[in-house]
Amino acid sequence: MKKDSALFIVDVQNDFLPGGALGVPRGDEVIGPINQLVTRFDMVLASKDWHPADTVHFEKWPKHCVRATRGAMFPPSLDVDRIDQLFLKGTGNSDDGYSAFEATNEDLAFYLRAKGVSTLFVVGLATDYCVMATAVDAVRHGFDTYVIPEAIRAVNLKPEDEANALENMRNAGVRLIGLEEVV
Ligand code: VGL
Ligand code: ZN
Repeated sequence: MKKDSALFIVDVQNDFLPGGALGVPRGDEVIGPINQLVTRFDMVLASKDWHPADTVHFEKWPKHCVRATRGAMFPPSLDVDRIDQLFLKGTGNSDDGYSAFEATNEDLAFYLRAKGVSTLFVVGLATDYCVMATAVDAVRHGFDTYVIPEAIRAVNLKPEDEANALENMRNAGVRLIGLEEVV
């Protein structure tokens, strides 16, 4: 992959996998494709949902990804060795922090510009929340933004949420690209 491109892995954490506190249906299916993808990029970045034990976010969602707990860890099957920088989000107690551009430990837009990254490939969980928010924000910040459908899965609280999320991303200027075209 070109030097000005980075892979961005959104929230592939134990609590978002089947059996987790906020398990995304078939969320584990993103791991294989992501492990293939990480070998293709010079830069690999990842976010973690990283909540305090008490947050208004848990009025909407079952308690999940509390910072430094097992549920917030990466699953052992995810190839994390190539991750260059982690972005922690949802760290406050007054907001959701769905977008990785709201990370509080590092400023993602600043980081990407400083490294000369202009193109972002977004994968991970969940399509209808943090993947969508991150990809749409990436476009807003001026990055060429791709999402790889084989490497994302949706919560689908409503069955149409996934389709709507894909449509929203397309309308915002996010491009969908098949895994085979990238690996
Ligand atoms: C997420 C719901 C609540 C996500 C995070 O990572 O997509 N979804 N918190
Ligand atoms: Zn959350």
